[in-house]
Parts: sequence; structure tokens; C-alpha cells
Amino acid sequence: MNYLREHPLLRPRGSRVLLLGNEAIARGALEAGMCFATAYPGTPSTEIVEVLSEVARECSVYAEWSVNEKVAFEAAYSAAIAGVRSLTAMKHVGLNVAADILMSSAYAGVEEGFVVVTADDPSAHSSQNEQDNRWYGLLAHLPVLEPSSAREAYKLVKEAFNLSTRYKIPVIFRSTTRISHTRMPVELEDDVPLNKKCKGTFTRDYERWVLVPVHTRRRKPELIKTWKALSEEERFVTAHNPGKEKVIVSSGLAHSYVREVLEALNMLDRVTLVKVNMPVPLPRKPLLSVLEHAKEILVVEELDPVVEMQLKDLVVTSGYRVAVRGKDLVPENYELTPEAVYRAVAKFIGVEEKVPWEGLEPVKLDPPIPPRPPVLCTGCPHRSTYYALKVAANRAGIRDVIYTGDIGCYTLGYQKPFETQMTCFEMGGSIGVAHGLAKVTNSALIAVIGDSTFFHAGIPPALNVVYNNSSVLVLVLDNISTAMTGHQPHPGTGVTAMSEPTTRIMPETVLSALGFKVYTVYPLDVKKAIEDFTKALEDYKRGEKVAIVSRMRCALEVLRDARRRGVVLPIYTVLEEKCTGCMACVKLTACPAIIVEPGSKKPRIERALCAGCGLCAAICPYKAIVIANKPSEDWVKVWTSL
Ligand SMILES: Cc1ncc(C[n+]2csc(CCOP(=O)(O)OP(=O)(O)O)c2C)c(N)n1
Repeated sequence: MNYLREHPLLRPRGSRVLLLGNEAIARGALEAGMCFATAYPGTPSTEIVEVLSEVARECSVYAEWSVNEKVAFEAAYSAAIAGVRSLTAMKHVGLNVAADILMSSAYAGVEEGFVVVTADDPSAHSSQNEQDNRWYGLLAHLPVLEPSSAREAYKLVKEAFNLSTRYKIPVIFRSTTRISHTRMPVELEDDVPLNKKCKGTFTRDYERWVLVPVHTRRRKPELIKTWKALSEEERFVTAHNPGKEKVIVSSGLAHSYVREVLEALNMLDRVTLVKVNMPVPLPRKPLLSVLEHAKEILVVEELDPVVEMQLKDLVVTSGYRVAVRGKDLVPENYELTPEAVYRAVAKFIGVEEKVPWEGLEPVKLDPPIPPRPPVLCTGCPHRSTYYALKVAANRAGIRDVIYTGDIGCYTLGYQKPFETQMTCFEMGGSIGVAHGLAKVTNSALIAVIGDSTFFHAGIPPALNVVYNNSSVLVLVLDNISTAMTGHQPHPGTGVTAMSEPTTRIMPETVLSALGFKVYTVYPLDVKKAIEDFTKALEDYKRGEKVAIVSRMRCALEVLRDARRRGVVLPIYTVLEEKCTGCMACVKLTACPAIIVEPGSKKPRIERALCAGCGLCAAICPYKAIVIANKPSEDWVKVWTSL
């Protein structure tokens, strides 16, 4: 193979490379002979397939951004039932979307290794909840492997493939934000293999693949047999310093914290320290031998008491008299911190008062960094859309509006001055929620959804609006990108994860096929956009089924593109002599480039921040905001064309 030596994923065996946890997972998967990878982006899982797509061609593997997690799961699972090693990756909530096939896949099993990476997000840094996906293992009777560091993730993912192949069952691989997004040096144990199985054969085994009730009932005992055999696995539990009366059992990142705390306390040898890399099903044998000597056990794990519960069950059923503690000492919410683990461990071993914690104190900055709540970027097309939409709703005389919302950059529209997102539950939810509210209230319903989100989960509820006849206006915010997760392509961009050109599917085509009268609006021209929105809203008011696609490229991509192509974009400035200090530009846009210095009565535009969208200039009633530079002739094209 012609190694792209600079790419960390393609470095030869023996190299020491600095890998992000997600890159470590990707490299481990490649070494394991994985040939087929799918995902729908979602923090903190995104980089796994992102880096795989960068090297896919060189490694002769296939990588795709699927339209959602269910489809991603189906595709990768199918490769594995045909005998090709595969991986699918998603954020924790993505597994909810794929849960239907996840449950069935346990019954039918696989022919080759299939790893389902779920990247959980304790503390919900970038998610709508902080669910602990290890429960899915218990629910589906599937094993869950969990690394305690980025480096371990690299090794463990290879074990996950082998485990899956050995038991012919999907394996859930649970990472968390801190594992996925930590960089660690990793010694590469193997090369990426040249010869791997990338073509498979599908065996027409009706009893196995066709889960009609009669077949399902036959498969269930098989699944339970595998489940029991898995719980006898020994390799995923390691005990340091066995035989002590006090035992700390930990899983995932929590293990690294426990170790760090014990080292800091100089008490590593006072307890038996048990690391669990397979929290589900909890391996019985190695834990039974721990129970033999233990008097008191502390379980340290992030989020829910998944290991603790199973361990308590083991204690009860095995008849040992051991006290198991866990969530009475360890927080059940949010990410664990070394400090929180210190408090639990110190209390457990009874040193709380004696040894002060001298671990990682957070760096104190002076002066402290001011809090920066997330805001729409300067030039963000969603800002222009929201402004034009609200003006148009007023013009059309639609005052009582419920704006149902969805997940993406545009969710920030819940804030003032727009308040055009009044709900946000899950991807695609805007349209389904609007449908229900339209049926039970007298308000106008505008469902606001991003383009990637529309393709992900917006099409069935839009169909439902038409079929079950509710008065919902669907507004697709098309910035021609999946911006929130890092600008991945989607069906509306005309390009695949492996940078191949493909059919570009326009949301307009889909919406009109579903039965909507579709308007396309370009909010870069604010005045025209207000007119077009008004027309569409008037149609909606008359009872027509209306959808609007508001199209303007993501400002970050526009700025990048303009720089690359040498196109000069406009930069705006406030003319002091014309400005009356009415603050309309500040209040109606909330643009971070418009600044009011302390003590000043007039705003100014920070040159370095202005993206040149022109919304403020369009809003200013005194024409006091003007272009300050000489933009290229064709600058508008960068905003509107791909
Ligand atoms: C089930 C699920 N999968 C993935 C995500 C992560 N995620 C949040 S928003 C989003 C897509 C946003 O793209 P788009 O709808 O185009 O809006 P934009 O951010 O570009 O404005 C994704 C993938 C999620 N929250 N839930």
C-alpha cells in the first residue's frame, strides 16, 4: 500500500502517533480489517467516520454519511451479515433512532465482526439529554465494551471486532465525550492490512434473517445462550492488587480517575482495583473471585449504576456478604471529575480528613474569562431568515404563531430577538410536534427545520402533515451543509463522504412530491425575502399546504470559500453622522459584529468580525450602515452557489 505517511491513520506499525480518541477507534477498526463504515454525524462521535472517509480510498474501505443512524446501522449491519467486517458510529441519541434494528440484530446476529460505536455525552455538552447507552446492552442482550482512555479505545475496538466475530453478535462499543475528544500518544501495534474481506456473500437463511414470530421465538433461546456465554468471558476484567477487603470496581473513564486519585493519595496498594472493560453483561467469574475476599466494594462509573446493579445482583445470588456502594457516594448526573471521584474514594477508604486533594485543580484565570453563551455566527443565514420571517408574519397578519423547532445551529433562534424556536426535543421533531399542536390549538404553526435534519427525520412527519391534513407550514433552513457538526455533506449537497459527486436532492423536490406548494426564498436579499415569505404566509393563511426552503450558504463556508478563491466580500460600517443611535441594528439582529462600547450611544461594526451579509444595512431605517470596502464583483455568487 502506498501509505499517506503524514496521515496519522495510515502510519506504519511501530509509529507513535498522537490520536484523538475517535481517531484511535478508527485506526483500531482499520487494523482489525474493518472494510465498511457508516455514520450520521453527531458530537462526540463525528470524527470516527470523518477520518475514515479521508483515508477510505487509500485503505480500500468504504465510508459513508448515511441519511440517519437507522439507515447507517442497517447498511453496516447488512455488510456484516454478508461476512464483511463493519462499523457504524453515532452519538448516544442516534442509537435511539437505530434502536429498532439494534434490537432485531441481536436475534439474527452477524457473520463477521460488527461494531456499533455509541459516543455518549455525560453533562450533555452538545446534546438534548445525557442518556447512558449501556442500558441498550441489557435491553438488547448485546455486549457493551467500554475503554478507560483514548489509548485503550484503540486496542479495545480490535477486541470488539474479535468478540463480535467469535459470538456472531453485534458488539456495542461505548465511548464518552472525554474519551472521544482526548488526544493521547498511541503506539501502533499493526499495519492496516492490505488483504481484507471487502466482498461478502449473502446466504438465504430464511429462519435466521426473516424475523417472523415463529423464527423469532426460535432465535430467542439462542440469544440467551450467547448472552450467558458472554457473561463468562474473563478477558474484559482486570484486577490490580487482588485479595484486599476493600475493592474499587470502575468502568470507562471513571477508572482512569480512580487510578489517578489513588496514586495521588499514595493508596494504590490499599485496595483491590478492578477495571471493567465489559460493563454489560458484567463478567461473573472474575468478579466472583473478587467477592471471595471483599468486605466492601465501591463502584465508580459515569452516569447510571449499570455495573453497580449487576454487581449487587451477583452478590445476592452468590450468597457472599459484601456491602456494595456506588451511587450513594458517586454523582449520578453529569460527567465525573477527578474531584468528585476523589471525594467518593476518600470517603470509602476513610482518608477524607487526613489527606488534602492535590490533584488537578482547575487553572484560575485572572481576570476570569467572561461566560460566552452560544450565539449565531456573524453572517449566519439563519439570522437573516428569522428576521425576514418575523417581519413577513407581521405583514401577513399572522400574529399568534407557534414556531416549533429542531436540532441544529438554528436552534439558537430560541433566543431574543427572534424567538422562532419554541420547542426542541429530537431530530425531525419540529414537524411532528407542529402537527399535534396544530390539531389542538388555534395558533398558526411554523415548523422550522435544518436541511440535514429534514433529510434525517423530517420527511415522514411532513408526509403526515399532508396526509392527516393539519395546518402546518414547513420551513427548511437550507444552508447546504450539516453545519452544527462540522459541515458534513448530506443528500442536498451533491457530494458523498468520500468526496464523490452524486445526485443532488433538493428539499423542494421532496416537499412538492409530498404535496406541498413550495416557495424558495434567498434571505441574502432581505427585502426580496420578506416579500417572498409574505406571499407564502398569505397562501398558508388561505389554507394551502405550504413549505418554504430558505437557501443561503453557511457563513463559515462562505468565508472559507471566498478566502480560497480570492473573492473580497463586503465589510460594513456605521456612518457616525447618519446614525441616530436607535439601536435597531443591535436589537433586531443580535449580530456579534455590532458592538456598543461602554459609554457610547452609537454602535460600531467590528471589521474583523463582519461577514458581509448586509442584514444590518437592510434593517437600518436611516441608511447609516454602508459597505466600507470594495468587494469583488461576483461576491454574491459565493453566498448562493455551491
Ligand atoms: C439523533 C441525532 N443525531 C445526530 C445529532 C447531532 N446533530 C445535531 S444537529 C445536527 C444537524 C444539523 O444540521 P442541519 O439540520 O443542516 O442544521 P445546521 O446546523 O446546518 O443549521 C446533527 C447531526 C442529534 N442531535 N441527534
